[in-house]
Amino acid sequence: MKTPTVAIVGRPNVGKSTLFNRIAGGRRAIVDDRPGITRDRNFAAAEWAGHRFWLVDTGGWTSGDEISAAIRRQIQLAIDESDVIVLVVDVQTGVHPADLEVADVLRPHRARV
Ligand SMILES: Nc1nc2c(ncn2[C@@H]2O[C@H](COP(=O)(O)OP(=O)(O)OP(=O)(O)O)[C@@H](O)[C@H]2O)c(=O)[nH]1
Ligand SMILES: [Mg+2]
Repeated sequence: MKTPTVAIVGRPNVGKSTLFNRIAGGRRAIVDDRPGITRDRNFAAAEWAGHRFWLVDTGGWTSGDEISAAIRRQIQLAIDESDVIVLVVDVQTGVHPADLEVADVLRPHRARV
């Protein structure tokens, strides 16, 4: 059976890379308190609760300039190539407009979210 792929998606600065590092182990992904740190997709072989899978960290979803358009293309690739998508949000900040944008992007894929 093909190894499944799990993508971590969400707006900037919600802790996607922190979660990626926690699951994949170590400090592969750069974590920072400034938004917009992760840009390209970042892959790791992971194992959790006896399941092996590819874990994919993505940049934060924002609308706007050319860099964020490039990040959005990377996120779209991750969404298209993944078996499971984890939407990360910050429950302390609450619902942010960018969370709603990501939710709109993921809605057609809801069976995998
Ligand atoms: N309080 C709290 N802070 C967290 C948690 N997870 C991550 N952080 C902090 O939030 C900040 C952003 O974390 P990152 O993991 O870099 O967030 P990200 O979603 O990958 O950000 P981008 O790559 O910029 O999209 C860092 O300062 C983390 O230490 C959490 O569960 N609770
Ligand atoms: Mg990140």
